[in-house]
Amino acid sequence: MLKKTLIINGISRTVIANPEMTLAEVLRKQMLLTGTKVGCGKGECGACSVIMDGKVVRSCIVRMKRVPDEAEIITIEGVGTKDNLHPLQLAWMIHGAAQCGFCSPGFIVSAKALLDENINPTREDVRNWFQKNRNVCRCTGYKPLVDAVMDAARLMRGEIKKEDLWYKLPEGASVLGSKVVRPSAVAKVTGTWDFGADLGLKLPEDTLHIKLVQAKVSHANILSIDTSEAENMPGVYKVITYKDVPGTNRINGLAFPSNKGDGLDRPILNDKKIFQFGDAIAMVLADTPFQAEAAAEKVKVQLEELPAYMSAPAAMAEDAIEIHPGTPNIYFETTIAKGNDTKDLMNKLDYVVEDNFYVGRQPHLPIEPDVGFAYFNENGKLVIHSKSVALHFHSLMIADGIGMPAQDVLIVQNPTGGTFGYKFSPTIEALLGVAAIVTKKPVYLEFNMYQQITYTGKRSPFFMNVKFGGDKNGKLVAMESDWSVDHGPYSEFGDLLTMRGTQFIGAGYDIANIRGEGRTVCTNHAWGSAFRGYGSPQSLFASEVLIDELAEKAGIDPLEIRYQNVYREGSTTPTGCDPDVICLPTMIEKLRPLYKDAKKKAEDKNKNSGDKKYGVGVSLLLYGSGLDGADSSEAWAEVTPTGIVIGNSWEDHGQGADMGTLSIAYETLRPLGIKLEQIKLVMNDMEKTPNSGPAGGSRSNVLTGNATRVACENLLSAMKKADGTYRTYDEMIAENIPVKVDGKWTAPCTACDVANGQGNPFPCYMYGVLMAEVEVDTTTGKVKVEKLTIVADVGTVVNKLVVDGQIYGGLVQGIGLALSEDFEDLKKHTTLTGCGIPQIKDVPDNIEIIYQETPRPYGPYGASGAGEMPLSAPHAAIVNAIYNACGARITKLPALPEKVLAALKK
Ligand code: MCN
Ligand code: FES
Ligand code: FES
Repeated sequence: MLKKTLIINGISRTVIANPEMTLAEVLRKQMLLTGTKVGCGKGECGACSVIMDGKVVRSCIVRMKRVPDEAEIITIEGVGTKDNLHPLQLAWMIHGAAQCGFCSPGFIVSAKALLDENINPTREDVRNWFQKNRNVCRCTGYKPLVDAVMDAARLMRGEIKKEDLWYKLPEGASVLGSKVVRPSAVAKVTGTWDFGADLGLKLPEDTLHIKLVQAKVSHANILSIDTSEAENMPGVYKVITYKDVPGTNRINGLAFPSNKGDGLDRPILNDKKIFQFGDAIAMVLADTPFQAEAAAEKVKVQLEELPAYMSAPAAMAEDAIEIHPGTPNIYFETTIAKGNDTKDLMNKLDYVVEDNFYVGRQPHLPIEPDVGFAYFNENGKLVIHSKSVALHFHSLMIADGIGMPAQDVLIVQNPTGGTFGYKFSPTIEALLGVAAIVTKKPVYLEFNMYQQITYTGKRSPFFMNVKFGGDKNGKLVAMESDWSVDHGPYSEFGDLLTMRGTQFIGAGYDIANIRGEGRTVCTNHAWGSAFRGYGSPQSLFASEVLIDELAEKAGIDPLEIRYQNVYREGSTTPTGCDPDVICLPTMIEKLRPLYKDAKKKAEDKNKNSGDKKYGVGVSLLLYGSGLDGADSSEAWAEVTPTGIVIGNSWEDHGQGADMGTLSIAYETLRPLGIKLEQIKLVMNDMEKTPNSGPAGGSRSNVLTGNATRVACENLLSAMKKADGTYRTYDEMIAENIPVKVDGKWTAPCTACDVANGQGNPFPCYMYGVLMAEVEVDTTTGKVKVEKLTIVADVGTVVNKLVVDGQIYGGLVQGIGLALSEDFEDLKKHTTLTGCGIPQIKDVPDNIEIIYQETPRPYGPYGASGAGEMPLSAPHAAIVNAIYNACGARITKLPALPEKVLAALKK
C-alpha cells in the first residue's frame, strides 16, 4: 500500500492505495468521484479523462504508483456544478452534445485542458486535440462537440454572453422544433448522471459481485463442469451453474408461429452445449469483484469441440450438423411476391443488373459496457436494474427461464450509456435474476469492454443477391431478391429481422413486380441482436448500390434515376401498401443543386489530383417507425398540487426519451398555461410505469409519443370545466375526479404475411436523401469522407437538438459501417479500436442537414421517428462515391483499404 496526498479539485486529500490500482479506480471507488467514467479501461476512449498537473491523462491506465505525491487533479466535479456551470458544460448542453452522456465528463475535462492552454482554438485544433487525447464518442458524430468547444471559447473570451447562447422557450409558445435542452443534460455534463457502474458503488455492503466463466470456443458439447476448487477460493459465496437455475434455463425468443424452432434455444447458463464464443457457463459470486474473478479462473470445464459454422453459407452446407439438434440450421423462411412473376419479365426488359452483396457483423460499441444489479424489494418482487431498452419484453422473455412469474419480475432501466439496439435483447438480466433468486442477496455484474464486445449480440450479416430490371427509360419494373441472414446461434427476433429484407430491399422505389426469398440461418458466430437500422442497412445497401449499377448501364445520372423511380402518388412500397407520405421527389429537388456543385467540384479537383481521386455518391435512407403490425404503447398523466407528472416506459439509450416525453406532454398540455418546469417525468421503472413497448424500431416518438399525447388529452378532458377553464388539483379532489389517467395508442397497421411479404407494417416512415463526398488515395486504398449532406424528412421535428444529434450520430456510425467496423475475427475485433470505431479525425466536420417537414398523418403533431433512418444507408452513398471517384465497386463491407485496392485492380 502507499499513502499519497493528492490535491483533488483544489482540496488536499490523503489516499491509501494499492500501487497497482488505477487512478480511475481510486477516484471512483475510494473517493466516490463517479463523474469520471470507465468505458474501455484500456486507454482507448477517454471517458476516464482527468487533468493531472495540468495535463489530460486517461486515468484508467495511470497506476497509483505513477501518480506523483501532491499531484493536482481536476475531475469533472471540479470543473463546474449544476449551479455554477463551466462555459464548456453550458455549451455542451445547448449543443445537445450529451446524448447518452457517458463520454461527456471525459470530453469536457479534456476540452478544459485545451482551453486552459489555448483560449482561441480553430475547429481543427479542437479536432486534433480530441484525436490526440483519444476522446471517443459513439452517439454524436463529434460535430456538436466541436461546436460546443468553439462556443465555450467565445464565452470565455467574453465575445458572447450566456444569455446569447441559452435557448429559452417564449412563454406559452409551441415547443415543437425548438432547441430546448433535454432535462437530463445538466446531470450528464456535471458527472452526476449515475450510470449502472456508479449506482453499483452505492449498493448495500452485502452485495455480491458476479464474474462469469465464459466459453473460449465457438461450438462444443459440455462434458463436465467442476466448481469445487472455485467454491473454496477466498471470499467466494457460491458458484452457480445451470443446475442451480430454478426455471427452464431458457430465454424465450418469442418465435413466430412459422419458425421451425420454438424460440427456446438460448440458455441462461449453458448446460449441454456451447453455441458461441463468450457463452456463459457459470457465475461466481463473491464479496469483491477481484475474488470473483480469481475464482472464475478455477472453474474447470471439459468440452468436446464440434465443427464451428462461422457464417450462413457454412451452416447451410449439406453436411453441416444441426447446431440446435432437432431444429434445422435454416429455421425460418419467407417469400415476397408482389405483382406479376418476374422470371419472363426480366428477359424482356432493356436493362437488367444483378449483384451479390454482404453487410457484416457490425459491433455496437457503446462506450458504457453492459452492467446491472438485482435484489428483492420489500414486496417480494425481483427487481432487476439494467440497460434494458425493452423492459416489459425482457420481463416476459426471462420469467420462465429464471422460474418466476412475469408479474413478479420488475425491470428498471438505469441511466444508459448507449446501446444502439443491442439491449433490445436481454443480456445479463436473466443472469442477475438467477443470482438474486439463488442467493437472496443483492447482486451486481459489470462487464469490461472485452466482455461487452464478445458476449453481447451484433448486427446480423446479410448475404444478398439482388436483380433489378428497368425499361428503356431506366424505370424500374421488376426486382428479384434472395437473402440469407446469419443470426448466430440464438433465434430471438431472427424471423422479425428476416422480414426486413422483404420490407426494405428496393424500398423507396415504386417497383410493381417483385419476387424474392429470405431465410434465417443459425450459426456459431455472434448471436444477432438488433442494431440501429435493423435490417435496413443490409437491405438498402444492396438496392442502393445496385441502382447505381442500373444507372450506369442505362446511362442515367445516379441522382436522376432515383428521382425517376421514387414513390409518387399511386406508388406502393415493396410490401404493397401506400407510403405514409410522398416526400422523396421534393427532397431530391432540394439536393439537386448541391449535388451538381459537388460533382463539378470533384471533377475539377480530379484534373490535378495525382493519386488522390474525388467522387460523389448518393443514396436514399429510409426506415419504418414501429414494430410490425398493430403495435401499441401506454402512458399516464397525473395532476398534482404543483404541476403534472407523466409516466411512461420510453426507454432511453441516450437518444432523448426525456425530451420527447416532455415536449409532447407540454405541447398537449399548453391549454393549461403550464411551464416546462412544472412537468415532472417518471420513466422506465416497471413498478411505476406502464408497458410502452421497447425503444426499438424508431417507434417511441410515434407510439409512446401518441400514448403520452392521449394521456394528456384525457387529463385535459377530466380537468375541463363546463365554462372551458380547467380544474385545479384541489378542485379535482373536491369533486372526486380521478387525478391520474391513462393513455393508449395502437398503430392502425397489419403485419406482413410471411407467405408473400405483403402488408402495411408501419404507421410512419422516416426518409433521407444523402450525398457523400469522398477522397480515395489510389496508392493505399484509404478512403476519407470529406462531407455529408442530407435532406431529411422525419415529419415535424419535435426537438431540433435531438434530431440533429440523431442524424449526426447515425451518419457517422454509417461511416464506420462503410469503412472500418467489423466483428468477424474473434482475436482482432475485441477492442474499440480493433473493431474499427471511428475517432474524430475519421469523420468529417462538414455535415449539413437540410430539413423538409412533411406532417405524418399518424405521428403525434405530424412527427415520425428519427433514430434509425440516418444509419439505414449512408454506407451505400459512401461506397457509391468511392466508385464515382476511382471506379472501384465495393459490394462487401467494410470497404477496408485492401479491398478498395483489390477492386481498383479489377
Ligand atoms: N424525435 C424528434 N422529432 C421527430 C422524431 C424523433 O424530436 N420527428 C426525437 C424523439 O423524441 C427521440 C429521438 O428523436 O428522442 C429518437 O426518436 P425515435 O426515432 O422515435 O426513436 P426511439 O426513441 O424509439 O429510440 C430508439 C432509436 C433506436 S431504435 C436506436 S437503436 C438508437 C436510437 O434511437 N440508439 C441510440 N438513437 C440512439 N441514440 C443514442 N445516443 N444512443 C443510442 O443507443
Ligand atoms: Fe480510460 Fe477508456 S480510456 S476508460
Ligand atoms: Fe458520447 Fe454517448 S454522448 S458516447
